[in-house]
Amino acid sequence: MSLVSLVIPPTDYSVELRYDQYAEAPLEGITALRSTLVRSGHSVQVLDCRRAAEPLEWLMASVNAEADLVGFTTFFDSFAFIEQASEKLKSLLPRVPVVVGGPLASGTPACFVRETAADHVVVGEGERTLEQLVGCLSASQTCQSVPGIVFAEPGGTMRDTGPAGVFDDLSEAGSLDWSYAKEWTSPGRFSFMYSVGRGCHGKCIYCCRPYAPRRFRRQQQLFRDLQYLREAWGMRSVLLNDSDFVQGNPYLDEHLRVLARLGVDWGCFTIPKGLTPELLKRLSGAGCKNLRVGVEVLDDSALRANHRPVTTDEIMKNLQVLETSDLDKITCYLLLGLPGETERALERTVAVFRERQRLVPRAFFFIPLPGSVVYERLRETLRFDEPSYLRSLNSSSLVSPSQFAEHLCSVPTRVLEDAHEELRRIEQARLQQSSCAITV
Ligand code: B12
Ligand code: SF4
Repeated sequence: MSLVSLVIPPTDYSVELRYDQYAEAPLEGITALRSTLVRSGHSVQVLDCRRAAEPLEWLMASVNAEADLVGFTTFFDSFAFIEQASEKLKSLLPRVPVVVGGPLASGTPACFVRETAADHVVVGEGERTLEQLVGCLSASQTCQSVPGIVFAEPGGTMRDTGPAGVFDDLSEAGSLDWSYAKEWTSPGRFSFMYSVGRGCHGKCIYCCRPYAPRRFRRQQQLFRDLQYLREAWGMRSVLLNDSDFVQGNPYLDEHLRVLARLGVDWGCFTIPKGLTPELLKRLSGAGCKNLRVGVEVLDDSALRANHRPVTTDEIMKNLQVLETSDLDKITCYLLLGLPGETERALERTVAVFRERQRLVPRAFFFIPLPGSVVYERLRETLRFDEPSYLRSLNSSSLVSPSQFAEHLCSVPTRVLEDAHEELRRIEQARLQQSSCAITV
């Protein structure tokens, strides 16, 4: 039996974007990893640095000196913290292996191994890999046979043990045990989020694509997990984290039956494709209050360039259907400054959202992130210093155009900023009229 410390780095949840409500929310990824390790008989300490005033100092004071392994998850802005924290941990507990996982590290594992004091990066889905890694390290065995990790050999050569594979049936990952979070947050105080499935078959070149292929939990587990959150945690509404819960979900009917039976309000993401009045009625009939629609850009050549499998015509037709639905809130995500964005597309976007009163635009500046095709292309052509770029990512990156904006599209920064400001103004106005329980 080993003792594992799992660390959630601090992240500056932008108040301007109303992300601050997530600061208390237990993370699904860390919960999944902890649940797996505990089921295998290990002890797990979860250290949430998001709430600490001095995260680095707090972490060093709180980490269990007996830990056999310290694992960090990563948000888009975690690189600088991992650099500092891994270094400090190595001087405090030199014998303890430091492992990093999560979306950012999975997108650029070699950079984390090379530039930080972390020993191993787990790429992709972490449950099985972390469990095997803990087993190997506690038995002082070499971990070269554990798939899904990147590390440096003693001579410094980078080693990649190849893909670990994923759970074909997500129920095999087991139920999520959230009980530990009661130690640091109280029921009902946070926004509930849960994935019915994982993965996406999409190939959008701007996305750090979630680990394919698409898989789902069985209905019984979905029911059990959500019922537990409702009864033990007072959950009244939940946001389904799936990249697209609606389209290409072969179990949609079953999932809707479970959600209707639970009687909770919920929200989910989808692409603006194939949405019919009947389908939207079925969603709202099962408790869906908020549909989050990935519009991203309203220009056919930009959509094609980004491998987005939808046309502007389809998007407009789907927005029309949404406008007349009885859903409480329809949030439309937009990425400003994607490759191929044009001034005309931006003007059209602003006009569409001014006109369609029921749609809430949610516009973000596009941030190129490791793991996406766009990021790799930029790295090849501009040969920028990756650690410096990753260090520069913080909550301001969410509210200003990327430093690479001029290399991605021909729209001047000022025009991007103006469109963003106007779309945010429309968003605020629409939100003031909304009483939807599922916020942001
Ligand atoms: C919920 C969510 C949010 C919530 C966060 C809620 C919270 N409590 O913090 C909110 C709305 C705030 C949010 C905001 C943003 N998000 Co977000 N979000 C998600 C979402 C939909 C679900 C995350 C989740 O729980 N997944 C399910 C769990 C099980 O998966 P996981 O976390 O990846 O964990 C697994 C593995 O990664 C691995 N793992 C994770 N940690 C560790 C640690 C160790 C030690 C090991 C071994 C393994 C390991 O094992 C886990 C189990 O298999 C994902 C998309 C997705 N479906 O994953 C995007 C996603 C994480 N978000 C993303 C982005 C880009 C953002 C924003 C920057 C968007 C924006 N422009 O505003 C902001 C950033 C805000 C901030 N300050 O951090 C990207 C991340 C890209 C990146 N490289 O970091 C994702 C992947 C979406 C995408 N496809 O691009 N997000
Ligand atoms: S943007 Fe959405 S549809 Fe496209 S690859 Fe990413 S998760 Fe899939």
